[in-house]
Amino acid sequence: MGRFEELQQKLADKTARVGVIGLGYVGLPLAVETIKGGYTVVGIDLDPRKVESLKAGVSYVQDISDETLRECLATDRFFPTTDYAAIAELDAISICVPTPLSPNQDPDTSYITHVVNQLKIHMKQGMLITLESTTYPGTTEELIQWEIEKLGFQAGVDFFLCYSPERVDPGNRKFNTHNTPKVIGGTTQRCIDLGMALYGNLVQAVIPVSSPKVAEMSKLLENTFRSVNIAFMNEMALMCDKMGINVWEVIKAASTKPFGYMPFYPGPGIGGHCIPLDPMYLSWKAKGFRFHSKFIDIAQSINDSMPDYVLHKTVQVLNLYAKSINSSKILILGMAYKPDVDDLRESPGLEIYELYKKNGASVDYYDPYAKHFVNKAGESVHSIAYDLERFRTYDCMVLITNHGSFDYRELADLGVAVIDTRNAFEGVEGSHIYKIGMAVSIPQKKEVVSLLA
Ligand code: SAJ
Repeated sequence: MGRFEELQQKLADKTARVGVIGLGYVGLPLAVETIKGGYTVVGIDLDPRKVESLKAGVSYVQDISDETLRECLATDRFFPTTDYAAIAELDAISICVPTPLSPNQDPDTSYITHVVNQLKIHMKQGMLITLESTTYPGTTEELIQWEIEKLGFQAGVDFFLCYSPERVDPGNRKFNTHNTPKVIGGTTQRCIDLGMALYGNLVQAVIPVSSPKVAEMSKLLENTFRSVNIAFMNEMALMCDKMGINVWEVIKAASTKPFGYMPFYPGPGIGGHCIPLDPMYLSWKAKGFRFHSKFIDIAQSINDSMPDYVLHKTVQVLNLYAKSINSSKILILGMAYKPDVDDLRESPGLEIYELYKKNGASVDYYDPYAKHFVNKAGESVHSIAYDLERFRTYDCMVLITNHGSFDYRELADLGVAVIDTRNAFEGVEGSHIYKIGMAVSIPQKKEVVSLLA
């Protein structure tokens, strides 16, 4: 029996030992699904705290409960470890490590390279390797296939190689690792056959494509599509502000079209670990082919300009009350990058916080999920408590993240000027509620007197 047939048999009868490298918000849910799929799973992570937490049945991933983790441990088929030597005992591995940006906005694939270096030490012939980390087209071939083939192993013969983009959406209550269709591309037909054999036991639908590059590119298309459309809505907000039109009402009206339209919304900028980064991976690689993506560059510049626009809107609103931003007390409501998560990565709220500080304001924030962060001065900043009497003492409140738990009526009734960057206060009336994407006009003289009263 050849290597392909041997692995095919192990994947079919679930005797294959599967490794998941990188046990974060992508790797841990994948490890859980692989255990549920009947396999023995070795979870490898660099961080001993993660490994110890998993061994103790304590989850650090929002979408995996402690109970689920303990059920996995009880199967005696889940082995968290920091030891890459465990690779030698594995028949298949999925790589779910971070792919951040370097300080100068270039792809940082060092985490992938670190895993490949460990593979070159420990892997055995006949193994299936699947990269899941979001990355530019060509990564699987250039950083994995070519590196391992330096050992004299041939892809599709001595080892099998696939790329299958992760599609994890943290906090999504409807879609999870199991029920989200999984795209997968293999270096050869045998590679894709084995990739399908494994993932077909983990997820509801596996979508084969002709190569790892197609699979890599499909993920970047998905997220660049979002970045560009969000940027377009941000531009619409800037335009409507200038034209004195309510952008939120415009979007609501356009959204009634049952075909040929897909709503996106303006905001204070884009955050998270996907949308701000993924398009940069694509534009960086395209430049290597002397192709400059105008859409990606324009979208990035518009999205990155939104914190300054929020600052401008805040200055406008404080001006209504004859206040300057310098020495005003500002309360930011919500700091996480999107509702109902505790993730602060790339959150535009952090940039807006720094802009307020830089302009002399005294800034606090309240977020029931994202409890603290370290600001640019290196200070640890903590969320204040939910204290309405204290909230009344601020010159304005700025809604950055529209968490589902906020009581917008209660907040509006405080009478404190609000700058709403998410249309979160929709349906809550109040002349002191101002929104991005809408003009702020100085009220007639008599009204200003009442505002200052
Ligand atoms: N945002 C807007 N306006 C919008 C939508 C989003 O300003 O209309 C902002 C959000 O506030 C956030 C940023 O953009 O700051 C990104 O939001 P997101 O909804 O794209 O959420 P992410 O970053 O968690 O994206 C993930 C992605 N999942 C994967 O990459 C596997 C993305 O592909 C999903 O479509 C997205 O979740 C989702 O739909 O929730």
